[in-house]
Amino acid sequence: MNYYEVNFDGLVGPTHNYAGLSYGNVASKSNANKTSNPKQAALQGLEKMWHLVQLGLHQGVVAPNARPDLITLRACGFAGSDSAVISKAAKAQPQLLKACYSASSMWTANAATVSPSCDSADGKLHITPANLNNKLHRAIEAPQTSQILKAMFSDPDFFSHHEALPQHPLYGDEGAANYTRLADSYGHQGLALFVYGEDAHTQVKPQLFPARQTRQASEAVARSHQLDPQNTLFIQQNPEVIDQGVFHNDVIAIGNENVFLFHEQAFYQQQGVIEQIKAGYQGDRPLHLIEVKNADISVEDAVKSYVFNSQLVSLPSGGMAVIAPGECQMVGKVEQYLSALCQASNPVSEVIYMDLKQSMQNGGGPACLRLRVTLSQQELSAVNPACLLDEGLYHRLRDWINTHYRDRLSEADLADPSLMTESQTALDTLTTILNLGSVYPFQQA
Ligand code: SUG
Repeated sequence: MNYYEVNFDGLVGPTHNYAGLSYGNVASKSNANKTSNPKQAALQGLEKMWHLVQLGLHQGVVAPNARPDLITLRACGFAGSDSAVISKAAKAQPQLLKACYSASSMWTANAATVSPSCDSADGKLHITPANLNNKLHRAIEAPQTSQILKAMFSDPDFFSHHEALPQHPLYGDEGAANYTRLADSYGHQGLALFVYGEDAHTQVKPQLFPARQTRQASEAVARSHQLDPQNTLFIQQNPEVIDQGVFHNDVIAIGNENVFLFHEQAFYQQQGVIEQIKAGYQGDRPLHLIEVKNADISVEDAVKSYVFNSQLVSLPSGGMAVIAPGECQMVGKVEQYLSALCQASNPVSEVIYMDLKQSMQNGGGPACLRLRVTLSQQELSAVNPACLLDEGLYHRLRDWINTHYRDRLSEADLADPSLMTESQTALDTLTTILNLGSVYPFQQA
């Protein structure tokens, strides 16, 4: 049977803004309070999705969370009409209002961890929404994200949905940004790599910035997904690079099928990690472990260019393409490295640069914007077809963005209740386009 990797990209929501909410994420902090352009952000993301369709790949779309999150604002004691809740929060707790207006659900690499059916004991595809408990604006995502994923992957014969892990620091879970699998090809049993920043039972941890993923969370997800311990590795991120702004593993490593590209400082006790990966990989095709030296790309340049946050995709015509952020072209050594990579003897054959500046300014590159889901042909047929991108949907979404989105948004705009109504109107229309039913709290009120 054919298997495919389908990228499900988060559609950037109408309230995309720069609120500086992510301590440890250099771009988020340095662009705090800039004026954003939600329309451009959503169009840039959509163009990336459309480009992958044109490469002959299957591509899915994930609807954004509804913002503002009125449930959280009300839980924090703001009462009255929806407009009154906004106005009161804007005066008394502007930081909370910003968190409740964040469009951060766009980074669907953090939406969930998804294990394909060929890796799990019960032969089902398993989905655990990430609790994202390290940051308030992200910790509020899981309930809506879970509803949306259930409306996309609804058939219980194929898809098994789990609850997010407990909202406790011991179980900090940031989803697929810290998970990759190496396999001969998509439909074969893979070696699951879970990368964590901190283990509650050791003292190895970053000194400055938080480790967002714990080993305990990764182990819990692997257990729920019924993964074979023989084919599962738990690897610690190098705490020193977390302190340099590598807040997720997908900022320092990428894997696809039999290729794993990673920085020489990505992991704690890296040589041992490499040996474990070599021993664990079961494929017949050779495994390409490509370790990028600091002399070729420094950690600083990796964080600046987000080169490791590229997508590495297998092309239907053979070979693999690196879908890289345009920022890589502004760092000479990175651009040179990527072109040399395509000439070297490995499956990588081309680099495609995409302009995702609006998302990049919040620390979200091409790989952050997508959730990878490996599906058999039969499972793909069971996915909500309205969420799979084709030319018709591409045009409908483009018109929808152009109709409903603002082209500038600053902090002061969050206090304006009309932003809430505009956003709800847009998302109400979107649920019809993507055939999601009533997934949003405001639709159920
Ligand atoms: O969680 N930025 C996100 C970026 C997520 C990137 N995802 C992956 N690497 N997979 C984060 O730090 C910034 C929001 C703001 O500051 O307005 C933000 O949440």
